[in-house]
Amino acid sequence: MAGGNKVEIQWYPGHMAKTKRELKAVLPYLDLIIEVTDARIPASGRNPDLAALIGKKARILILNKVDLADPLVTAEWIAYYRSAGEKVIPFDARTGEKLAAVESLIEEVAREALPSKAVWRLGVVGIPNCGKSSVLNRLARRSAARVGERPGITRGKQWVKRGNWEILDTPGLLWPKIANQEAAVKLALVGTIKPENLETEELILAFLDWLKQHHPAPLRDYYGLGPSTVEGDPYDLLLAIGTRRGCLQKGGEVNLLRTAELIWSDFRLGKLGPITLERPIVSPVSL
Ligand SMILES: Nc1nc2c(ncn2[C@@H]2O[C@H](COP(=O)(O)OP(=O)(O)O)[C@@H](O)[C@H]2O)c(=O)[nH]1
Ligand SMILES: [Mg+2]
Repeated sequence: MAGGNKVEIQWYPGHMAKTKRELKAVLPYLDLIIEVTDARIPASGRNPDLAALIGKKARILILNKVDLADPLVTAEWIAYYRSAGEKVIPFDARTGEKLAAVESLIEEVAREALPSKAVWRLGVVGIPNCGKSSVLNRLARRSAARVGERPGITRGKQWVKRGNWEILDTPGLLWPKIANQEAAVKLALVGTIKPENLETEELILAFLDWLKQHHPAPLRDYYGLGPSTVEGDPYDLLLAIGTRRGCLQKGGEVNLLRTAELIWSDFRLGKLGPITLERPIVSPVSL
């Protein structure tokens, strides 16, 4: 995905330590962890350190924002994680469709892990902007009052009671694991990392390079580019999209930053169609 372009992104070490401390502090109170990730980055959107932090505690994984992800690739990820023994379920917290399936998975896993309990305490955790608050609001049957576009909007700490569940009101923030340049680009594209930390043009050049190789349809169908442009250099793609969309500055030249911002926003809003940025590595099926 990085496509040879250099993208400088970091998750501040101080922030990471604080996040980890806060999560560690609430873990003893929880019976079941609801890990949320963005279905467009089902691997890069998880932090592998969570397993060590929660130990043997029961956990389910929600692949959220499935409306923005490629349904076939989502199915691949579900199969992949299930075969690894994880309790995983796709979800669209924006519409709340299939909430009942999420609830019955929670119920099943909670009963299996702690059969003698009368009340189970649940906590929602995940990296910034994956939809933790939206999932929490769905589970608690609340309006989406605290849902925000930017990371870090959630404040306060309480329990929300619902049937035989008590849900921690404060989602646990998981720091993203930026393993390499490729992961950094994916995390930034879906909006995990704040835009201030990166050069938008470089990010979008890496995205265009990936799109033309793995998902060229939106370049043709949404941006209306011809085959020779689609196969060309990512920089020329950026210029062509800027020209077609009228992102011009004084003198008639393409405004690269505005064009890149437009493409980024198109992707985040799902205008390019459902796109998943990574696929599971599946060993060939033996016949
Ligand atoms: N399309 C779509 N957007 C979602 C979904 N869940 C959350 N969002 C949006 O993603 C953004 C971040 O959601 P939020 O719940 O605040 O994430 P948090 O930072 O993890 O608590 C908001 O703009 C939500 O409306 C979903 O399933 N589909
Ligand atoms: Mg939140």
